[in-house]
Amino acid sequence: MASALSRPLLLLLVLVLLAAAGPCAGAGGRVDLWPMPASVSRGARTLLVARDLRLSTDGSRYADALGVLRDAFQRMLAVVELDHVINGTYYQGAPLLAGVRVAVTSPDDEVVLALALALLMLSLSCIVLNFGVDESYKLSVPATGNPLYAQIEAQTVYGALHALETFSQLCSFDFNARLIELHSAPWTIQDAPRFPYRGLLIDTSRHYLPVPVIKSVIDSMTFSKLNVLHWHIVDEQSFPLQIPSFPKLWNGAYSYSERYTVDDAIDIVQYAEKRGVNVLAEIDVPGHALSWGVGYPSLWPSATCKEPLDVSSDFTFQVINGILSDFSKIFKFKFVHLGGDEVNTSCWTTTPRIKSWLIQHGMNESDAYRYFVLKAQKIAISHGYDIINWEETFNNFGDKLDRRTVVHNWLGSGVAEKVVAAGLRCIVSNQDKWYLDHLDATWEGFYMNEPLSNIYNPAQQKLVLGGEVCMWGEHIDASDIQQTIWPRAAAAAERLWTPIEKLAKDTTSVTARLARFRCLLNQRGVAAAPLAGYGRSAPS
Ligand code: CP6
Repeated sequence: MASALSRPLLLLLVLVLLAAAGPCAGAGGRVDLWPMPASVSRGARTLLVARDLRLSTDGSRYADALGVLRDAFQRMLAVVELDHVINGTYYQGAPLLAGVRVAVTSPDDEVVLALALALLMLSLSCIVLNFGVDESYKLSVPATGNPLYAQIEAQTVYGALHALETFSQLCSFDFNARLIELHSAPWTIQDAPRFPYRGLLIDTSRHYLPVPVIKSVIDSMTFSKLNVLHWHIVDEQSFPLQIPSFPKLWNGAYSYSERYTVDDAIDIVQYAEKRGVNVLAEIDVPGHALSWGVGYPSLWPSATCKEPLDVSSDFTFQVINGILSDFSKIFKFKFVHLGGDEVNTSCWTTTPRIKSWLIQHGMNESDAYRYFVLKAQKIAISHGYDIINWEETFNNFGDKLDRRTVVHNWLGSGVAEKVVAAGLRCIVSNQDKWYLDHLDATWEGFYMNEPLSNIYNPAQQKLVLGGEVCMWGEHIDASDIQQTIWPRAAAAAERLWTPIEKLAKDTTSVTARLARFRCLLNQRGVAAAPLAGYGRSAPS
């Protein structure tokens, strides 16, 4: 058959095949890492990765009592090997990389517990996953030595997890040689995140997301070093989570099966924690809470006017207290999100009972909104949390918010500078750039959104904890959530990780590298969309 084809045609075919194979293959001149590390140097030698690549923890003070590192190493091997059916046969000419040696300077729970009550309580806060944990690492892959070991140094195991992710992106499967190769050795990579808060919001109220889907989202977050899963658990449409203190709340679930038990939630939190991802739980009050009243109708102002939650009733705050008490046993992140956005208070004045309560207490509608938010904040603080609230709370009564409040921007740009000027902390999620449910938003727009724009004072810059991309659930479900998140969330992830001096000033220079990362996501089973997908019309 081939002989029937003319030579130019054959050449064209070969070129087309090469072009199609292009994005996944690491190209010569490019450092194919996503997000780009803070500092990278490399050489020109190709190493072969041993089939039985070993994990060594010689020189580590961290005992890995919970197997966080051991399991992460196995996951890393699985994505590097990608379960190809082909068995590698080993070529003996190139240096063989025999293992990865990991040295973590902070000990883990078990060791610390042994020393507890002694001198080292301070270091405890450095090793339990939470906000501000040290995520830095150094990864070196030498090109000579026998045996040859890659070396990871990190303050905490969470830095070591990031290093293993970076290491996995250095490895590639060579189908010609049937070998796993590591090109451009020796490597020296020094890395640390630019922002401590790098989030992704999922919404399980508008569409229920099965537990395995949430876990796969968590897995995919680790590939671009995102570290906060903001779980917008409940909203007006459904209340899927079991709350033991008020067991009828999940009567507001869509169905008996579209629910999370407390054990499911604990399972998700532990799954995330093992992967260096914090879970930020949200209850959005007093608006966006209609589903609470399915089980407890007295939370509604009236049977015909169901939002916001009844501000005049003690029961409302007993329920909030019960939820946050139950949360404190499940969600160990320093913060809880209390919502506070899009509150339409008209039901409070059209319901005679509540209207007379307002008059009695000398409050107008906006006073009552403030009263509600501040009262909920106090309850959260009593359970040991710092609070995050959507920006309307700041826009309406920023000077009254508890000083521990982190203001979560969403309405547009320009709020962060006001928040930090007022001395409060801020998370950036402006909807014009970082809302994944806006299908017309391009990855370039995600990439170019700068959280510190117009903030020049270094003390104020530090108050911007980071940012978060939002996958609101009205129009997605388990079938298309991953392709709607990726690769656009990865573009934001690099903005949040990589030092600003190292970020590309325009997106054309990162397109090929992101295309390769997107391909890597596909290889790992994440249904990331093509770069030319969301935000553009279909390719012709
Ligand atoms: N749900 C909740 C939402 C949104 C917000 N809060 C939202 C608003 C506008 C857009 C997208 C999402 N669906 N509880 C705002 C924070 Cl465009």
